[in-house]
Amino acid sequence: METLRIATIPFHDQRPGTSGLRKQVRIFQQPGYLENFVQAIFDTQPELKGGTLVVGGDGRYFNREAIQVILRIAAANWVRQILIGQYGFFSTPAVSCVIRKYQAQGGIVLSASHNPGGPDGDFGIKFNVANGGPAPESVTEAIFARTRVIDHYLTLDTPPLDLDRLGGTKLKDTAIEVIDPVCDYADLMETIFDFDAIHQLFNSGHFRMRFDAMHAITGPYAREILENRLGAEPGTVLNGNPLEDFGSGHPDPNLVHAHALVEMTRGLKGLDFAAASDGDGDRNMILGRDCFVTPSDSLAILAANAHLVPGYRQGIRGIARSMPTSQAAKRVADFLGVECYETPTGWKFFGNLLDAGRITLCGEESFGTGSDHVREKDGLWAVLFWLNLLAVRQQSVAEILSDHWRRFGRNFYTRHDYEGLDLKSAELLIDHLRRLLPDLPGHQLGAETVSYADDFAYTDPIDGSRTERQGIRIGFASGARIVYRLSGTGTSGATLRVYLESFEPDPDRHQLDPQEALRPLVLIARELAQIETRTGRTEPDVIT
Ligand code: VG1
Ligand code: CO
Repeated sequence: METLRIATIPFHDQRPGTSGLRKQVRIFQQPGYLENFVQAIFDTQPELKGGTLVVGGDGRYFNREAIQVILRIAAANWVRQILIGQYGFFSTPAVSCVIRKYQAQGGIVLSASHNPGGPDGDFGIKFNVANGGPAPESVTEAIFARTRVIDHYLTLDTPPLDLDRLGGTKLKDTAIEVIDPVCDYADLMETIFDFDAIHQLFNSGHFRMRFDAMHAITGPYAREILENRLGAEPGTVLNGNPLEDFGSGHPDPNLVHAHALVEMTRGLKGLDFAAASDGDGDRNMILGRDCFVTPSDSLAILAANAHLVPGYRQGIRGIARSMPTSQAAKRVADFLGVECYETPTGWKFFGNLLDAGRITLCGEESFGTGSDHVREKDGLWAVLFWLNLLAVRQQSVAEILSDHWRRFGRNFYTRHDYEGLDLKSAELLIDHLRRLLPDLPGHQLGAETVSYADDFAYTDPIDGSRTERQGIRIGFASGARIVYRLSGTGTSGATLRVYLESFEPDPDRHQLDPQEALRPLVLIARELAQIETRTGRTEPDVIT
């Protein structure tokens, strides 16, 4: 079988963002676009030659075609073995699990996560390194630099491989193994959580739950784990068949896009527990009856209760939260006497801390929670963690939540997203804020006094690498915060994210609606950034 050397010209827009290279499907369909990026991975990651690579995606439109392209290029670049999920499926945390279990040199995940799919939707490609986690910036920058000068890629002239049948075959000298994408991951979950306790909870006759897979990748995982292994009633998993366009939905598990599920938790007959995950299975939303657990609180609660779960019985070593995530986890870390690190947005910044054993749990306000069991955030893991807590504590989600606030105080939290903004105006808005920073400390804004104001920068405590301009932080003497940053996962225009947080020690005020509690801060944030005059928007598009 002859290796073909195909001449190509560079595309200049292949810099990975917060989580991989994410573009509209039609951009990826341009001849050479995917090929260049994939060849750039092999050109810059020599350990893949003669190594093992894991490949799979969230099943969205273009997943299968992309996998065939990747298999040929990988074989032409002398990869020794490729583990690929049946049907081309793998959730992001499952890729991380499989890389680690089989000691692969890396993995390629095909997904645009929570972005909509289909011919007019988005597609994405992400390279994960040997620890199972997203490539750090040094690697993504090297790949990007390579894409700017690339002039050829290597491939084979072979028909598509059958991805639907389990088993092994050869492509040139490369061993191709089509494996069950679910079982290794499900086995790992069994080693962490008390499956017997959860099984009993499901069969106690007084517990009703639903999991919404949003027609994305977690359907097969949730069916196997919740229904087959844990004995939840059939039908517990909703929208469990992965569809190429996610049933025309938006696979983002939040109060807006998972609205139907939220409705099922309302009122006296509402579900006891409900959860949802995103396109590639790394996000989670946790709901109880008439109750929503904000992801920042979820991280803090998992940390405070980790000792109740078999996998973390010995206690946790530390916590990390992305900068915009609320400071609730910090309060728990202080109580436990462990470190709480503050990192830039994106899971790649947790990898070094996890590898070095500095942290056990980490999370982001954007519905991402995880631990040192893999190197990605993990949607179903978070759901199982909550189920394990509910089984052990024999309390409702709402009770666990108010209990936590009584112990630690409540960090009211909300994120306001302004989507589809003109890129230039959004950048000017951030520039405007940057210029205000030096004069803000000591200043009075509404009833709040600014105690610090900066553009967040991070020095990795393990390898000393420096990451700058990660978001505008304004901290107040009361403990309240406003954070502004532009999204790095969008594929058109700009999205401005405004993160708002205030601290409330008084239990009598803990049941307030966060939008009400944070109203004064919202007004300060809008005025300071001149959101209306600069973007023409009076209200955000999405509030979470
Ligand atoms: C968003 C979230 C961030 C998350 C990233 C990837 O990034 O804010 O916390 O890590 O998505 O999540 P941004 O740059 O748009 O704010 V996923 O589920 O797409 O892998
Ligand atoms: Co995701």
